[in-house]
Amino acid sequence: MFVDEIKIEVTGGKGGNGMCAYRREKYVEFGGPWGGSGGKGGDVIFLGDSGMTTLYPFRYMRHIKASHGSDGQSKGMTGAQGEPTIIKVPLGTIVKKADGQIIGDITENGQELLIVKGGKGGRGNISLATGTNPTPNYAEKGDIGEHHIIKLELQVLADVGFIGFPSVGKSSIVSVISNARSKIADYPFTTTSPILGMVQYDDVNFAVADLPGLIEEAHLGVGLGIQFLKHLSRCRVFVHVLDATRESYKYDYEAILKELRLYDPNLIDRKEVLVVNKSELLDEEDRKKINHIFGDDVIFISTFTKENIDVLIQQLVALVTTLPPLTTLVDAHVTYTLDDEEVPTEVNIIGDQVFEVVGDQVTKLYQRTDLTQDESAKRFARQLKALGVDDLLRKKGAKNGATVYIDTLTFEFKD
Ligand SMILES: Nc1nc2c(ncn2[C@@H]2O[C@H](COP(=O)(O)OP(=O)(O)OP(=O)(O)O)[C@@H](O)[C@H]2O)c(=O)[nH]1
Ligand SMILES: [Mg+2]
Repeated sequence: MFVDEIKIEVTGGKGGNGMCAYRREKYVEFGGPWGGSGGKGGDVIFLGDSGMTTLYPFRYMRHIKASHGSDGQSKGMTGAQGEPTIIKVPLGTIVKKADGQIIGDITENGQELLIVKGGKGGRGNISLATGTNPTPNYAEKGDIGEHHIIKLELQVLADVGFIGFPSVGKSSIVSVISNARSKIADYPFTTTSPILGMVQYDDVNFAVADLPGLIEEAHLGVGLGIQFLKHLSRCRVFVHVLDATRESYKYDYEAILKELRLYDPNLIDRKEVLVVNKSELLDEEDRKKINHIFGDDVIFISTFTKENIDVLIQQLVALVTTLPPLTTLVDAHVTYTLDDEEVPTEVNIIGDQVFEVVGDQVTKLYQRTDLTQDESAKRFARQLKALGVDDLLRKKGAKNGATVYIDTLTFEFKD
């Protein structure tokens, strides 16, 4: 099975809670604040790995989490940071958010892509001390980690892609020129998923992709359908393989081009090398006929007699070393930051004297606050006021005693 699309949940680690503690030392008369801050939660990071070719290892993964930061300690000690979770993915993996927005595109070995950030650690009472309140008797809770449902898509990254009808010998050629070992057999659709191989010639290395056979109406889902055509969009060169034993060369050739065009008109402009395989079965007359149709550039090859295999490799080397790289889907590797899309603070009326406060800042403040500590609850009320929440509530008609929701919290508005 070839897995090339996966949906997965990803959550950064929660930040550790800040500690509320006081100095209790022999000669320190007024025990000042002594509680350290919580450590940051771990991030989830994807790492490009050229050794992987499928998303198969993800098939049973439902939820990737990073570890939590540790809580702050007394004596001002900060809690340990949560370990990042580093997940290896194959090159050509595109990571999208559930709404289709691209988080990033992994194209290089060792490339890192930040998927979700861990939550900030809560501040301990040392860090919360101010001039007016030098010894706070509360601490903050750590932030929860970011959370996303993401989609992983794999588009094979190869320099050269092999196209043609089933059984024309694509896998046979790829096996002869590269280290890939595809299954070879004389029935259609032997190859059911893209296979990657590396070709080494002198000091040039390039990747080839053996793809499943195409047939007419593949773009409508016939045969193995179009699900593999998308892999072609990243190949710089196509090797179009015709079969010497089928006399309908011209028809076959055009049928394949038609499928490409119907799938994506851009594919038609891609550099193409035309080969006729099983050439040991052709006599001079046949070759002339073929040259008459396709011109003299067509290469007659045979994986049995190895005719012109070296010519094919040399042509591919010349092309991959001179053609410009295809532009990747996204320019920057990390295009995504949460800060860009902060939800502003707003008050919604949801009933008679019932209001809901939304917004990232408010929600974060709430999650940081340990409401079981009286002082810290009072501080939260002050912070809401400073954010303008009280004014917004009043503007929306809230009166003393109105019910207000923030996230999972319900409280009474005191005006
Ligand atoms: N006579 C002859 N037969 C060949 C040659 N190359 C491959 N074949 C045979 O053609 C048949 C199909 O080969 P494959 O390489 O599996 O063809 P494919 O294009 O990958 O087929 P799909 O994966 O089904 O799309 C096999 O029986 C091969 O042995 C050749 O040069 N000469
Ligand atoms: Mg094959």
